[in-house]
Amino acid sequence: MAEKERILVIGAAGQVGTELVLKLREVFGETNVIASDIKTPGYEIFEGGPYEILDVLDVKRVNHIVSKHGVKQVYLMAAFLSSTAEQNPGFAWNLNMNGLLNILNMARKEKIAKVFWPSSIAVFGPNSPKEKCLQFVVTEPNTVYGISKLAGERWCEYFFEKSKVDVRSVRYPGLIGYNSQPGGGTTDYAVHIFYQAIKKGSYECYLKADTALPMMYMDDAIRATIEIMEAPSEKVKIRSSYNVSGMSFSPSELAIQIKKHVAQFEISYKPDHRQQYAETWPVSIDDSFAKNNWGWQAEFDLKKMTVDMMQNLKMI
Ligand code: AKB
Repeated sequence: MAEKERILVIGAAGQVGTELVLKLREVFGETNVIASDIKTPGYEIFEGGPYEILDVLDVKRVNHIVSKHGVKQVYLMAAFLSSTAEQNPGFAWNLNMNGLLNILNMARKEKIAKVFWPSSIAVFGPNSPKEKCLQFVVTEPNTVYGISKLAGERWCEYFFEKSKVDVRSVRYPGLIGYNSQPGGGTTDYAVHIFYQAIKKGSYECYLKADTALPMMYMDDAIRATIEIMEAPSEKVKIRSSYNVSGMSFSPSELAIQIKKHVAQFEISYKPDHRQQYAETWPVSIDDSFAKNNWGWQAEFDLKKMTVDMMQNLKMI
């Protein structure tokens, strides 16, 4: 990246957006990273650099903000996740799809030079392989969120092929971090469990004990995001979205690790509607393409992640 390129993060008040803005500002300078969201973010984001209220569906305002700040790169993090999308499929489709198309169209008109858009392991469905799910397999998602992510991947590749739009993407697994709370996802339990363990010493989980899913620690997710954006263009050979893998665990396996830090911790299970979404997703992911093409390597496994979460949450 030309060092002083201006970056716009859309969805900066969300779980990933918050952490992404903090890291991007650290790396590229506070004034070069414009945070934006439809709502006011936490103090650190708001006070730490430029901030704009922005709805990605409002094309006129997106254009205005891009011109006003001379934005060259966009990280589009605004989306409805799996659980909230099922409650409002029409709006989720509109936000997840038209939000992306608005940004891709701006890039096609050369108003912006580079785009990051996250896909998800939710692109996989009941007919996808469960273990070490490969990059190119049957997808067939059956959640609104998964369908929107798969369609988004096809659009990304289409805009790259037809219009040379420099768009880059990874399929996020469930993400776990301590700086911001998730909302509306199926994998959110893996964050809430830490807060409840420290606060109450117990947690009632909405997934079954043995529901293993692909997960990733936020440090790794943010690093994957920035690394793919910083990789030389020719190394980013897949322009739909890359599988990236961190770790895989079930609620009961996570509970065992948490117990090492909170001895009295108890977990109980009361599966709800999210169980059925989780059951359609793979248990683990093969990320050989990301490793071979642009050198991706996760650093956190379940044990290391739990120690880091506990240390940081107890300090907060
Ligand atoms: C969700 O649970 O909806 C997300 C995802 C897997 O993309 N965390």
